Amino acid sequence: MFGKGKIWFDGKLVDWKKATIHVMSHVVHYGSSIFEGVRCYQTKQGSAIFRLEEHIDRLYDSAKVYRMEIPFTKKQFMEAVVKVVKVNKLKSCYIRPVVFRGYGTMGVNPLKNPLHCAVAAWSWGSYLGEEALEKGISVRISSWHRQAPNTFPTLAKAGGNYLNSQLIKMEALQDGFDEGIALDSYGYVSEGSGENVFIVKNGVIFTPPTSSAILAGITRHSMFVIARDLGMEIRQQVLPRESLYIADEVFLTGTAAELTPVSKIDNIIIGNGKRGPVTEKLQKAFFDILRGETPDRFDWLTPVK
Ligand code: PPE
Repeated sequence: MFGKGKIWFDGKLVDWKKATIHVMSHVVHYGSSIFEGVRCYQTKQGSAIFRLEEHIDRLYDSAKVYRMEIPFTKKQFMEAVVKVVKVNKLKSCYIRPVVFRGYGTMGVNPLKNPLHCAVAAWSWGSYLGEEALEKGISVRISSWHRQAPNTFPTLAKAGGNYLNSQLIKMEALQDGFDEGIALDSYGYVSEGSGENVFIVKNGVIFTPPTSSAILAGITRHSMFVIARDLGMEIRQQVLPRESLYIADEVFLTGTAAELTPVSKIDNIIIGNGKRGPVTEKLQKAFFDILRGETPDRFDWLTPVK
């Protein structure tokens, strides 16, 4: 449950309510944090964390971009994640590792402040609604673009990037849509507020490349592995906005959103307006691995023992 149990904070387990920081912490004023979102699933063989190593690798990559020296090894960080799931007795959950600049001095220069690391976990159901996984969601193209190159690095999963995501999400919700997809600064398709975007056209799966201001999603990578394993063609390609409208199928991927079909974009019905056959096939193969219905043939699961 959100708000209960223990949080791993700088190497120690503390009560959820005691994992607090000072209002004058650098992160509060300047957005100086990096984070991950990881999921743990209840498989037939017990609870298992999905692609933990890749998430921790990306966390350390984000740290590198922002010149943060994490005072733990990757192995220790991974152990902390497993520990948090275990002590909180969570069977399936969402896990949030976060690294941030704490309390010390004011001013933009972050380097004089201490760096803190934390890992929290809680039960978090379907991000865009249980029904959405089958029926699909309604999306608008955001009036907000993603970051221009050489402004905010999108390959780093930094707290500050999510101010842009918040603008996209609030606008979409206020206008009666479930989610927003943003274009990049050139007007090409980028990503959702917290998801990568895929289209299916004439049996081929396309997604924007990392140069289209996206986060290199781990679920996105999983789609490449699964699609190729199923003998499907999947490509990274710069996509114009209208390719979304005329696609046979559109879906979003993310740790929180998992694999969610899109049924309408700007009120234009996509394909047959329901989850398409390619989306369904990928979704089934993906969930079968997560639930342990099929063997973990890509070595993606870390058992919580
Ligand atoms: N793009 C963005 C902007 C993004 O935030 C996410 C994850 C992705 C793509 C997909 O990445 P991956 O999870 O590695 O497949 N968004 C996280 C945060 C969502 C939130 O609301 O918080 C997530 O899904 O955990």
